Amino acid sequence: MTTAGGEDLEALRRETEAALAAAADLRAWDAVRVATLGRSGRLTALLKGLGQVPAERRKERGAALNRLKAELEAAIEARRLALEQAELEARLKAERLDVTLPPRPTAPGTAAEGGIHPISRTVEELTAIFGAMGFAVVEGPDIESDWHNFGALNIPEHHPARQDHDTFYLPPGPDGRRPVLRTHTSPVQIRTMLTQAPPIRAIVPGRTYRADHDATHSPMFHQVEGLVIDRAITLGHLKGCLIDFLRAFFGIRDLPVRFRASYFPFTEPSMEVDISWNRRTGELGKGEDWLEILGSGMVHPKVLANCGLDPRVWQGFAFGMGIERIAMLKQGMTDLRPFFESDVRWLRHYRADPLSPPSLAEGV
Ligand code: 2NL
Repeated sequence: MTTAGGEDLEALRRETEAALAAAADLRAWDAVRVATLGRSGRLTALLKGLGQVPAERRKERGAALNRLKAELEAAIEARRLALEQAELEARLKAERLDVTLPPRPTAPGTAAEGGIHPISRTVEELTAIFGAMGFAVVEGPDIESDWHNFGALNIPEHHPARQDHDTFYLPPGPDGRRPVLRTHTSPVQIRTMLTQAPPIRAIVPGRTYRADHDATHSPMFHQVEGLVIDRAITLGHLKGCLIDFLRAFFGIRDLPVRFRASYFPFTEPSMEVDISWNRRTGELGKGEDWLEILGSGMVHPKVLANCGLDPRVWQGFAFGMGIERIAMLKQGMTDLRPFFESDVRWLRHYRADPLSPPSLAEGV
């Protein structure tokens, strides 16, 4: 029954507001919305009935209905916002994560996920150790000019490394010179000295290329070289740095290390670095035998001068090693070729857990 006084409208407002207040979740809220504003809703029915209202009362009645409609729509929307906010807060409370928890360890052989390739893992370990000593990681191009790869490094024109059967050359460029696939990562240190003012502490891990292929040589392999340039750098710094590195990398606190005079065109003096091992058992750190592990030396004055550094002011040391070689020694591998054959059985065996990156705190 409709009246001009609108008691029925007042009742609808009160009842709808009470129902909204009682709606405890969005489902109950939606039921109130449909029962009020839906196709067969109470307010919709009243609006439909406007036609039957006598003409003299219709205008007043219509205005009252429209006011009520706007009020109820606002009340319904406000309740929706309040319920959504409450639901979000409840979810945030229930779903709280402790992001500081350590990851769950995965049992060997059970994880279906991927792993870190031993080359990448070794680079991560080198980076952790040298990073702790203040070295930055530097990268550069794989395709190099003859000058950056050989000339700047004091490698003479007739040197065997420059022969066609040792190095991959590309067709000559517009200047008539043949670019090379870098045979070591040294050209990156050359570029670093040319563009960065000392002091420099850099390690350069990366791919290198030589025309060689057998059980211990791959035409593409990886090297890491290191470079330190500063005032008054001595052989003592070189020795301390490399002894610390080798002991951390192989995880042997008192690993015996031997420095043996050698020759490289880009260092003077030059030294080969050996670690102790047992030839019969292959065990590192104890035994009568020495194993060559890396090359090093004081940066040759000519190389410093080639990079615009005055050798009377700046000195430094440099070193280089094969990443596959040190990875093989650490893991007891005997063959280099599987590194690049993508045999999933080998990869699964030697992969590292991506959730356990190397950390110096636990000893690499
Ligand atoms: C080895 C020996 C070495 C270097 C690399 C180097 C780089 C510059 C200047 C001077 Cl820019 N030296 N690098 C020095 C000594 C040895 O590598 O047996 N690598 C596998």
